Amino acid sequence: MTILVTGCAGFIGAHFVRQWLAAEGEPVVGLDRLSYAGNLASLFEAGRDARFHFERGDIGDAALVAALLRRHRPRAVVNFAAETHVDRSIHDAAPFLASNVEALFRLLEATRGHWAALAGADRDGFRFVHISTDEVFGSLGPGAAPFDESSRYAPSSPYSASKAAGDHLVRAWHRTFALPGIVAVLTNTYGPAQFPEKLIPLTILNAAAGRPLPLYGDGANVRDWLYVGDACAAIRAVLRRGRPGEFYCAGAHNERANRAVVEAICAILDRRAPRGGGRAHRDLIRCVADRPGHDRRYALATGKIERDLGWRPATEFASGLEATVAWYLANGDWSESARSGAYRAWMVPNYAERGPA
Ligand code: TDX
Repeated sequence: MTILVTGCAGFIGAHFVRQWLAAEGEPVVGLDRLSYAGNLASLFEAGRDARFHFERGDIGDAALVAALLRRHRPRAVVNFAAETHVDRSIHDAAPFLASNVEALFRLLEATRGHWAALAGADRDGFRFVHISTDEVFGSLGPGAAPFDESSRYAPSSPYSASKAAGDHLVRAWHRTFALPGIVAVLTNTYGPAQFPEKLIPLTILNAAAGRPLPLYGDGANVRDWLYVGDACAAIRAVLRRGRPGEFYCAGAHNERANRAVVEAICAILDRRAPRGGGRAHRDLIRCVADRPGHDRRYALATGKIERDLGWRPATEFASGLEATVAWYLANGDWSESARSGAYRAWMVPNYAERGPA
């Protein structure tokens, strides 16, 4: 059988395709429109694997998706395709509503048309796995227990509101049409080949180049950092054993303040790529104006996914971060290709560039 992976050239999607082919061996049809954050180079060896077939296009192109489903008859759709960067959504929310809501709706409808025509085991075994984010729950209070599957939706940003709407669509398509959708809710994911607009790759590349390291607000906002390989293993478990209609939260048990994350990266670079002249990378840290609507803290529980699917995060933050920094230092070509061309044309004023707090 085959699976259809949308957003296969994005950060988590590309890691997922590589891990899937290595661990499961089942063919993959990858769909990606190659927007600014999509990079086929992120697939590495998987991009040339005979079991991988790439199609360039948008999940909102119903005719294209219907044709792919007809031709390849996948047993599952795994939807990574999304606009993901909070700062961009503040600058212009339109692409977020277009991709994360409107195009998702069309993908659900095309998938429903395909699934409804299946029979027997093909119909019973079909799955639509949708990737979502802890940001749909809004900000977690200090000392509060991590969010879980029963937490109230309270998104703060245009990005998280669009992801919340998408989750509601997947749930509604299950309740109303019985489409076997499952939602995997992830915390902040990090690792090699993440687009350098996100905190960790941005900090690594800026620090390595001796550029300022912007910390929003007081730098005390907390995120729960999940290594991308662990995130992909969680999604494989959801696809293999998750129950249709269910949501599964995959936390990392790894809450860190942003300042601590940035300082940890600086310490690794001091060892691996010293600045010279006795200067420390942490001297490049600058507190800048805060992100509007900036959620103070995120963290997800793992009780349900551990109990029902047998998944738990495995990668220590120290080793995951070390591997990530080492990867960026060794893969300057990838970073250059990510930064050039389409990305520059799309560049928006980053809140980090608005000046001191
Ligand atoms: O330059 C920066 N300085 C800074 O202090 C950037 C880019 C970010 N930050 C802060 C903002 C956040 O508190 O660091 C934290 C992490 O920021 P991002 O990397 O932009 O991630 P976040 O906003 O937490 O959202 C991420 O995790 C959840 C992803 O972008 C989402 O797609 C995912 O759903």
